[in-house]
Amino acid sequence: MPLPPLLAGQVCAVTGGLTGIGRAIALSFLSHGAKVAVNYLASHNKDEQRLLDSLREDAVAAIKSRDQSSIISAEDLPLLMVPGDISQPETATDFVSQIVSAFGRLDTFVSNAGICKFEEFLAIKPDSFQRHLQTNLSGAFYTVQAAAQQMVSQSPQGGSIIGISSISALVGGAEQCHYTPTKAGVHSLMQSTAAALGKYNIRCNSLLPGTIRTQLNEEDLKDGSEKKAYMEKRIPLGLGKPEDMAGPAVWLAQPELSNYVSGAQILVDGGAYVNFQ
Ligand code: RM4
Repeated sequence: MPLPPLLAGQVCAVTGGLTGIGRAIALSFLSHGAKVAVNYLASHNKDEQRLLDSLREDAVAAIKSRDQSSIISAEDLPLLMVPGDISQPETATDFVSQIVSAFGRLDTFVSNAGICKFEEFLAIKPDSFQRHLQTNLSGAFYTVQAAAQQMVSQSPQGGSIIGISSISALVGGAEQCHYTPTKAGVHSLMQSTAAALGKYNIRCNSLLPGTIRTQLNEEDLKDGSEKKAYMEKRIPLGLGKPEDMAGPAVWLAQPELSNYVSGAQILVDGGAYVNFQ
């Protein structure tokens, strides 16, 4: 028996929502009755159009999964998809402006967009380091700030901001020396914005995914690889999937369920962090 819609009437936004964790969270928010805006990095290739079309189709299925009586169609979805490179500050203000134009307000913002290129530390070039820094941390800062400015300005004032950090905020990754500092930074940003924005009734929290199979680690965890076999053995609940991040995000978005949770770090890792076998 599925849960009833828990986010009816909310306006939610997700960066990097075309694939992976962001997509799963966006679809879950839609299934829970929210209006959803998705930011994505335009690639202008055929894969992008396929992903955009399939997101619409999956959105219809997600909404019907919790409301069988829904007669929603792909043409009239409460779904806004906005291209933009979040490493550019103006993308953040443009995204929030389009959300407000379309839906009138912003209640929950998920800073999810991020990159991770597995690389030997000694060989990482400055432009790769900068890309990780500008996308994962600067992009989080710019978009969280734009979202918070909107949440402060609206009535009723307030909202929920969710930073998708990582287990890598707590542990190292030998081939992720450019990535892990940015994920630690995202968590620290949530701690500080929780302190700064509580007076505006805005809650800021971090979700820390463990090893979730997404496009980020497709190559790193390819079938038959030693790494995949090791991670499957090491993680008590096995490898995660993007949908495993949706429930914790809905919980943090739903004020009746998490209204006194702010500055928290929620590890969603299948038990990996505590298992040192
Ligand atoms: C996470 C963790 C996972 C990896 C992803 C890309 O922080 O290190 O193992 O697959 O990043």
